Amino acid sequence: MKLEAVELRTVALPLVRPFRTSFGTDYVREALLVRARTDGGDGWGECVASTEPLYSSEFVAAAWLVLVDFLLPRLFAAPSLAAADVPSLLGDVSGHRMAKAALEMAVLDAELRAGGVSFQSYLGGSGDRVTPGVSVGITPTVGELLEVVSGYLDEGYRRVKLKIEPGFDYEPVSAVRELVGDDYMLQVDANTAYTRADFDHLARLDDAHLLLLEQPLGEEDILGHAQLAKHISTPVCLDESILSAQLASDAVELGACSIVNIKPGRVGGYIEAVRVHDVCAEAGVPVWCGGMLETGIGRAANLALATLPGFRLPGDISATKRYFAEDITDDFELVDGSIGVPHGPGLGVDVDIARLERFTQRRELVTRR
Ligand code: OSB
Ligand code: MG
Repeated sequence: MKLEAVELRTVALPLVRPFRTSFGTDYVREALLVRARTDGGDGWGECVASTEPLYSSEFVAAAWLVLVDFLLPRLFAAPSLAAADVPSLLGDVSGHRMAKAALEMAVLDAELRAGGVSFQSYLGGSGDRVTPGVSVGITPTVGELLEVVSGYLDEGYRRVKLKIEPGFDYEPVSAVRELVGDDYMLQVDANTAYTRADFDHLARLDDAHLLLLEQPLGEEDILGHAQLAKHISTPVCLDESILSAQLASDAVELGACSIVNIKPGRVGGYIEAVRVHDVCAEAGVPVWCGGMLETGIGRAANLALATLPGFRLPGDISATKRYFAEDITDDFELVDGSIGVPHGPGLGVDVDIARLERFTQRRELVTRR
């Protein structure tokens, strides 16, 4: 395959309700999209970086720049291109995993569409449907949280994840546990909002019998997570800290987590995401697919990934309408608590070009020279 040009775009999709985490509030999803134009046809990728470097050091404007100045030239220089070679072609560039992941995804989609192979079968998954969860932002009051959660229960979600932070943890979590009942799958995500001084406080969450506590401490605090894991009965899950299969396997061996959140963008792409899955499966550690408020492009790929056998817990891959009134692909719908996995070639979803144009804020076509 030969890469002829790459089109970059940002689209701004308004969220149906503000999404507040311990690090900030999002009202709009600004997504960076990558279209690979090859001699065999086009492919789509989505960069999960956010507008601001709060969840991760990566952000949309930086990803755009590193793609144009450093990543695209490396792929254009390759005489022929296969998706499996993208990680090594980009390997000398340090970091910028979300930008690399988006480019790898676009090349992979082009290759798979041309070959008539679905993302799911390329990644090694199987099955028609995935049972997702829903990630619920911090609300101004506990009453509002209960209302929002009730709405998702009515829609059929079988797992809820609550965002927590100091001052919004024990009380709202206990109230939601009461609402959903003892057997419901309930978990929480702190997005690094606590410190090593908070272990006794976090131990109070043990009462709520949570499925897991996601990333309570800083991204680099592997030792702190290992200490915390010994101090509480709630299983610790890592998100921000897991940047590669190597780090996943190290974190597990060090006792820093017993469950891993896999976000393909955070680890540099779907190929590395499968490696994270594999090392965790080898270690007997369950994984689940995280979300980054993706458009239908990223959602399609995450659904495919979540059908691998190690994905034993529901992922943050909710129905389109949980995020957007209008997306750039057809909507994914929750039916009887599950979402259908696309089976067509590549991502198996089409981009609605009229809607894409309408939501586009910035566009650049970079051609091979
Ligand atoms: O920590 O999992 C996270 C969204 C943006 C950044 C970080 C996170 C999240 C979510 C939303 O929790 C998951 C989703 O896409 O539904
Ligand atoms: Mg998280």
